[in-house]
Amino acid sequence: MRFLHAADLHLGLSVTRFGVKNGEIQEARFTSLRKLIEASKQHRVDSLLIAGDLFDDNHVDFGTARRTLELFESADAPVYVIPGNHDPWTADSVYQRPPWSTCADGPVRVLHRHEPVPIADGILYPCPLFAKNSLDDPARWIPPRKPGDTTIRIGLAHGSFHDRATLHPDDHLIDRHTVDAKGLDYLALGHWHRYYEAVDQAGIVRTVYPGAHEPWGFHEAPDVSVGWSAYSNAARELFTGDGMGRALLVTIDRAGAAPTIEPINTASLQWRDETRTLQSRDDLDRLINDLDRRDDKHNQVLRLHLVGTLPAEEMLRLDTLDATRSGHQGGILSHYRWFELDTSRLYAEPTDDELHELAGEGVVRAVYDRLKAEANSPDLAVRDLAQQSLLLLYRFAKEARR
Ligand SMILES: [Mn+2]
Repeated sequence: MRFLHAADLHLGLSVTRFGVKNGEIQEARFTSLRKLIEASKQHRVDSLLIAGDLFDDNHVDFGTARRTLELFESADAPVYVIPGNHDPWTADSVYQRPPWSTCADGPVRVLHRHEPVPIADGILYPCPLFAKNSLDDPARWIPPRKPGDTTIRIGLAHGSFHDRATLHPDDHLIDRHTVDAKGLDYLALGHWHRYYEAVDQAGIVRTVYPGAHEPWGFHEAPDVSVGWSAYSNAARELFTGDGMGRALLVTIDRAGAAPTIEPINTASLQWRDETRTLQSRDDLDRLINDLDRRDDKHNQVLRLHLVGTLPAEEMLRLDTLDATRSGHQGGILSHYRWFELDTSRLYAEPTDDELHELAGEGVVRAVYDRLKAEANSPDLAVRDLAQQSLLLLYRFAKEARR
């Protein structure tokens, strides 16, 4: 048996932070879905398992719902979807309206009952969600394996794997012994936005979250809002993603055999939040070179923070990165999908007059006079340190005045 396991696609996710680029960034989730379906064809899987939160909300528009269904229908294998906490099986569920309400007998099926489904040479136990929050264990209904049963048994569920105390009790907690208690060969989970795996009693990985199929904001700076928040109030790091976008290619030879789990990269965009320190013309040269030479700029979402000091005339060369700084168009960063250039902590190297004026009187002035003297020292090491310290002093004095 070979299947593709994906979860938390959150199609229809509304993106609000990126101005005219919102639509393009939103579209990336569909680009990645196409990659996922291509991968399923290339690897000739028996089925695609979508472990919940296919849609970000039950109120996604008809166009989003139809595009998604049509893409899945273009796969060469049956697709099994369970409703998650973002798209639960409720009266107003996206799956109870056209076009999804009319696909019950087709190759794309929404599994909304506690009923085993035969797939390839095994049995699938779907664990749909019926509400945003619930105290129930979604996988509890799965019957234990009967003695002598040699069917490959797969669980498909959405919720939080109950392996830590920080989870909230209404976050669809799934017993961490499910695989052993139910005799499952593999438990395909969704809900957490980063890859996560757990072993069974024998030390074999059988419980896995693939994470989202498309990365989720600036994983290095999770506090920067991208216009989305989890319904779940559980441990937040589980929902910030790890910068990757994955589906899992899972192969199981027979009941009891260890599953082979291969991550498939389905990501379209790369999100980066980077800080670079500039102290010299060379540093700036290196930065410009690096940003110019990166591959696949069009798929990078970049927040770039520049910190440090540069000779005043070098500051003008930042226009090479972003020409809008001087009222023009273009620049290297304009080739990126989206960028933000933060220079609020980058200062032009001060002239003697500026330093003198900022130092004012008192303690700062005393430090300034001492550093000025040392900056003329014949000892190179002392001189270097004094010059660096003067720039720091300048930065602190300037920041203190804001
Ligand atoms: Mn979820």
